[in-house]
Parts: sequence; C-alpha cells; structure tokens
Amino acid sequence: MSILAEISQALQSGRAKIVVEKVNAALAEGIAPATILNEGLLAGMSVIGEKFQKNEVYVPEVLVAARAMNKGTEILKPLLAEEGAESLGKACIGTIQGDLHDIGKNLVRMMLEGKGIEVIDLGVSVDPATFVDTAIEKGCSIICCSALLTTTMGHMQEVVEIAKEKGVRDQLFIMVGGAPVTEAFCQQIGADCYTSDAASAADKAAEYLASKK
Ligand code: B1M
Repeated sequence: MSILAEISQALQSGRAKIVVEKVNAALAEGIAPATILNEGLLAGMSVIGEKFQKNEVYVPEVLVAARAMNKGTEILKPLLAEEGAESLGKACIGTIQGDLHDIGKNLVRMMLEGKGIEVIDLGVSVDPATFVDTAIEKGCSIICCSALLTTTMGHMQEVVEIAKEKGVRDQLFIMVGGAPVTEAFCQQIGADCYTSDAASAADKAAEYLASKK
C-alpha cells in the first residue's frame, strides 16, 4: 500500500496519531503537501462522506475521522500556504439564532473543509445579520445555516431578506439544513439549496464553487 493510501486508510479508521506519523513520513519522502492533502486526507474523508450518506458509518466515526483529518491538515496548512495552494472558495456557517445545537453544523463544516473549502464558523445562535455581514466582510460566497428547532428555524428567512436589503443576494449561495428543514421550506424562504445531510451539503457547495471558477 502506498503511503497516501495508508493516510487515507488511517483517517477512515479515525487514527489521528497514525495520520500525523504518516503525513510527516510522506513529507520526509518529498511528496508535495497538496498531493498529501488531495490523495491522502481528502480521499479518505471522501470515502467517509460516501459511507455516511449510505448509513454505513455513523456520527461517531465521522467525528473521529474529522478529528484525524484536522490533525493532518494542521501539519500541512503552513506548507500549503507557502506553496500558494488556493482554497476552492469560502463559506461561513452557523446554527441559526436561538438554537444551540451544533453537532450537525460541525459535521457540515468538517465535510466542507474536507472538500477544500475555507470555512468561517460563526458558532451557535447566530444573528441573521451576522451571516450576511460576515459573508460581505470576509468574502464568503456561501452561507450555510443549520437549524434543529422548529421554533427558531424561521430566522433563516431573515438571512435571505437581509442579503436582499444589502444588495448582495445574487452574489451569495444560501444553503439551509438541519433535521426539521425541508426542500419545501428552503423554497418557501427563497434560499438556494437544501440538503438532508452533511456530505451532500459539501458536494453541493463544491459544485457551486467549481461552477463559479
Ligand atoms: Co435538543 N432537541 N433541545 N438538544 N436535541 C432536538 C432537536 C429535538 C428534536 C428532541 C426532541 O424533542 N425529540 C427537539 C426539537 C423539537 C422541535 O423543535 N420540533 C429538541 C429540543 C426541544 C431541545 C430543547 C428546547 C430542550 C429543552 O431545553 N427543553 C433545547 C434547546 C436549546 C436551544 O437550542 N436553545 C435542546 C438542547 C439540546 C442539548 C443541548 C441537550 C443537545 C445539543 C448538544 C449540541 O448540539 N452540542 C441536544 C440534542 C443532542 C438533541 C438531539 C437528541 C440530537 C441532535 C443531534 O445532534 N443530532 C435531538 C433529537 C434528535 O434529533 N433525535 C434534539 C445529530 C446531528 C448529526 O443531526 O443536527 O440533524 P443534525 O444534522 C444532520 C442533518 O440535519 C444535516 O447534517 C447532519 C447529518 O449529516 N444538517 C445539515 C445539519 N445542518 C445542516 C446544514 C446544511 C445541510 C445539512 O446546509 C447548510
């Protein structure tokens, strides 16, 4: 097995320590950081994403894989910056105002990062205006809103309305999701994209960014 396949395998098993060892070994072998990222770490995360979609792995496995991925990318981040590797694009993400649930939001963030998208995590109970202001200030072309509570999911519509008021609606891809959110709700509030799971959200975000290049 090649060292890149070993990195992918270790990541899929959530073995962060082995991922760190193998990433360092790959660098010592002279493999380019971007190759290690794409063909080692992201390849492994992509397998996990597909398995998660098919219910072949569950939240705990995804979380440990994502943790292993983070350990690996921590080593590569400064080297990738030196190489001038560009991220696919930028997104900001948060759980909507009034809602403190963050497990699903964190999974979406990790899957987006796994696709090479730079993510600004606004945390939980995020004011609708903060999503739009952050997107404008930090140059994010995607806003991701997560909601778990039927009582507060309505605030997502305010994100859409504020983007209109600030004249940036057509520059933003507004994505919504979370257990009570549906395709019909997404259409009703005028958002751009609903997905039922984190892996599909990352696929749609990457598709959108690729279409803008
Ligand atoms: Co709360 N809670 N909770 N809770 N909680 C629910 C959501 C609830 C359904 C439980 C129930 O009553 N059966 C219910 C909501 C009912 C409703 O609104 N209809 C509920 C309630 C009522 C509450 C409180 C009000 C309870 C109280 O205090 N009386 C309170 C609210 C606090 C607040 O937010 N203001 C509360 C508190 C909590 C805890 C703090 C204890 C804890 C949260 C811990 C945390 O997040 N750090 C908690 C938990 C854990 C849950 C349950 C058990 C699990 C939620 C979860 O993390 N699921 C939940 C019941 C349940 O769902 N079985 C429940 C796993 C997670 C991976 O799924 O977030 O759906 P999910 O993410 C999925 C997809 O939805 C999607 O990707 C993920 C998977 O791939 N996705 C997106 C998510 N965001 C996306 C965004 C996208 C695309 C996809 O694009 C942008």
